[in-house]
Amino acid sequence: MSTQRSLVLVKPDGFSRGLTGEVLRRIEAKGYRLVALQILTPSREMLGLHYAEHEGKPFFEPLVDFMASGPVTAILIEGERCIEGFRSLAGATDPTTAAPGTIRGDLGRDWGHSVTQNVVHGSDSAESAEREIEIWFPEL
Ligand code: DAT
Ligand code: MG
Repeated sequence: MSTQRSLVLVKPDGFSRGLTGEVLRRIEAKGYRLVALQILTPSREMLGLHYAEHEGKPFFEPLVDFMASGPVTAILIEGERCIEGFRSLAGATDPTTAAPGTIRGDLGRDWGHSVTQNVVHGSDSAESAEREIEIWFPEL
């Protein structure tokens, strides 16, 4: 079997709206294990590494500005196929069209910031997860 680890972020919109508990509840209800959790306001340097694949895109600077605007909850989770599984819990990138039942579909909407503010991040592959965990939880 493939026990995986994934990096989840409750983004500044989710954190400031008090949605960390709701995201944690859904992760635990799904049966994934919480390995580590940290509240921090990320530096632009960390975010440049985290979102390296998007550097140069038109939404990159607004995305980094938003992500650096306040505290986020970084969560390291573990479980069978939890990378794919959390992406499924999170729903599609655009919170307006994300399916009801998903975190983004239930809790997110377009607040006039396009799709930048969509409550959560989840690693999208084993390679991304390894890279992102090194950024957010270098000691683990
Ligand atoms: P995801 O977070 O679903 O993996 P992504 O990796 O394509 O999506 O993009 C990272 C984040 O960047 C995403 O959560 C929100 C923001 N973003 C993506 N596409 C965008 C766009 N067209 N306009 C504004 N922000 C965007
Ligand atoms: Mg992504």
